Amino acid sequence: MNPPGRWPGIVAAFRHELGLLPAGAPALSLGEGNTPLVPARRAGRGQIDLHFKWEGSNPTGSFKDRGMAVAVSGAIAAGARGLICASTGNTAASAAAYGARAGLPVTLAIPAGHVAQGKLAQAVACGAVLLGLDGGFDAALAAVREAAALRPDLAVVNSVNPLRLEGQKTAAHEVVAQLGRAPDWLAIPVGNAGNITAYGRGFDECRAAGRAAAQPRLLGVQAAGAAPMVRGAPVDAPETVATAIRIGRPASGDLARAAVAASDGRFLAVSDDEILAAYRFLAQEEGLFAEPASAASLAGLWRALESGLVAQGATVVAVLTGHGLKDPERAVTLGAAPRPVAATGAAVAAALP
Ligand code: AN7
Repeated sequence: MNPPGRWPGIVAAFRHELGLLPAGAPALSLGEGNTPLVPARRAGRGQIDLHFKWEGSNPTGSFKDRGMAVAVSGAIAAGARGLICASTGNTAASAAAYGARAGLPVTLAIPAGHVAQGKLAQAVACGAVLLGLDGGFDAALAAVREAAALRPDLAVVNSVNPLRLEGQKTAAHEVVAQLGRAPDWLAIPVGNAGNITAYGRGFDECRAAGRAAAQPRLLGVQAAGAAPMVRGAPVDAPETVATAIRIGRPASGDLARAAVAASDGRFLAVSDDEILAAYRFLAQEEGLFAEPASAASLAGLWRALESGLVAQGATVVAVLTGHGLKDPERAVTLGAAPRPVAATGAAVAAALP
């Protein structure tokens, strides 16, 4: 890996690992990847060696930038005239930014009324055209795939685009390099099931290259109201506070099931209350302000610790997929609004805890 200060972005840093990217494709980058692996302070409960892969530090605040850099580089090489995707928000924010960088128009199909404000703000600010569709993410993705068949000049940058998963697998390569080995477990939130598939592939490559002795067990965590991978069947009206993973028909469900089985991993579901407890804990006990969907990974890990699935002493990486600023309306519920105080030393001193 390149030394800090000279990080060239995902395409340039990993070009030889990105088998599906055409050789002549440019290395479009906003500086994505090379994100920190932050040791937990208390979240491991003194029972495990826990680290967080902090993907909120990517340029648009989520892991989506890894795959978007590769997908948009590929779209440029293919001569695409624009980008289109369906999204619960983070893919939209990322597509808007990388499309702006590439000089390509971006159209985003989002589930009307169910995208967090920060993500909407990013997409609007970067000049994308937003379409609000009825029926949730699953219907929006189906509509985008049909529309794209009628418009071959546009590149679909959802994770059904294989370049997206190629880019996202680089996070697994980074984890192995940062830890000096593969962890025993990787805990990760699951929505459309692309990212867990990508990590599985990346860890496999590390093992094949002799950089890791074993494949980590994958712990895929879903919200109880949107848990098709746990149920083994699609969910028609998914519902959860973690709007990023409010998905009932995961496009990469079959690939993810195979990756989890190959790693001797598990899918499990956690309640919205557990997600919000982990969300608060991460911000207030670890100083890691991640969005609710990201906190699902910690909530699921706690469950797995309590059930004995994850053993004492294990080395675990939990992926924090997106930044807390993505969902400001949820964030302000974690604490009190500013209390009016006179601008005098005495008044401030009197207000101190
Ligand atoms: C913060 O942006 O699906 O299982 O359209 O934003 O690979 O889908 C986002 C997903 C986890 C789940 N954490 O990853 C989208 C979208 C955050 C996310 C996931 C998402 P996948």
